[in-house]
Amino acid sequence: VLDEVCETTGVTLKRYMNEVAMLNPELTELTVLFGAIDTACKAITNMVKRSQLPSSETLGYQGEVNIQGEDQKKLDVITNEVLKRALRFTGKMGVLASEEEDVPLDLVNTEKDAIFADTGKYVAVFDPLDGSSNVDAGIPTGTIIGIYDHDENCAMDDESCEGDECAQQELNCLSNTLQAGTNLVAAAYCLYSSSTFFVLTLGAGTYGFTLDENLGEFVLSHPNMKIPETSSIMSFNEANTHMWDEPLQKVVKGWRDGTGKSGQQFSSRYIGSMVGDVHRTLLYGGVFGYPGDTKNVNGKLRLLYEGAPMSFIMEQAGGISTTGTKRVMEIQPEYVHQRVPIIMGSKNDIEEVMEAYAAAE
Ligand code: P6P
Repeated sequence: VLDEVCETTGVTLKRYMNEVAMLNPELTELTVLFGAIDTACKAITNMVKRSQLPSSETLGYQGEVNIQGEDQKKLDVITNEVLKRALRFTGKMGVLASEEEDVPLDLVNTEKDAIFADTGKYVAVFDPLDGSSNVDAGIPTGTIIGIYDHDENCAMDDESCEGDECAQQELNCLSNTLQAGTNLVAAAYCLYSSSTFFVLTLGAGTYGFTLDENLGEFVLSHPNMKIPETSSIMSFNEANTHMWDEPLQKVVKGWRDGTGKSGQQFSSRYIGSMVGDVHRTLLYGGVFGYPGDTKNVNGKLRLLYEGAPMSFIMEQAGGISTTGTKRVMEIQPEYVHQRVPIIMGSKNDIEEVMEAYAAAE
């Protein structure tokens, strides 16, 4: 059904979501959510572009350290607020989790104004500005969002519980964010680069939009994106190669010297900003990875709001996303900021990696 909608071009994101809702009434509330996310991404792209101006109120550090142990930049904090506010005022949010929040926020039971706790239908997990340390250098950054259905059992209303009951309520609420990627209803990223891109999946293909600044709208530019099945581009922080698993070292060596399955000698492209590296991989083909290593056995990327949503987008474009031995979308998170090793991209190249891991078992 979505394909019929996307035959046309010049479709704005708003019109695309309205047509999706007309064809799929059960997704109507989701379109309200993406209307808010659309606006938030436009606000964030403006902030990122202006963040280096001496007059900018988003220049520099916040002076706080977040749950990740990272120095928070003012931009991290303000983009997190922009997204939280945009999502909250849709009235469709039950719970949300962010890289910049220590614990998930329960919006349904703590909303002062009932109107904003309208249905609490969805859970949003997001990284408001992934790669923010790159902004000062003008390197692309991005916003990553995952949307799950919200289970009405989630309640964190401290007034209505005592002692252990509060802990249980908190656990229920946490569990609403702790869903495997296979439960995702939608996933999207905004890429703040030479253009501002908005790429999303609702589970029926991956669709790319480009911000037309004259219109002030995201316009459909990459309908039904499909990643090339094979490629010759690898995208890793190769300074860590010596600490990787043996199977991955073997495959990457083959790509480097042209003795791998495809016989191609690979180029290396890595900007150290996941959204930019994944976007290039989707369009040009290739393999992007942040594998585990002897220093960080689960790598660096977070499962809930980086790994799972980006894997959903990649799979819907015909790619594969694995830890080497497990499909990333099938991993059940145990805690909000859990890390996961990720190797994702062109089908044939990822299969070569999985075969190497299987052979080593
Ligand atoms: P490294 C950015 O800080 C980030 O979280 C991802 O966007 C990116 O893929 C990765 O870390 C880069 O990490 O260790 O290679 O600098």
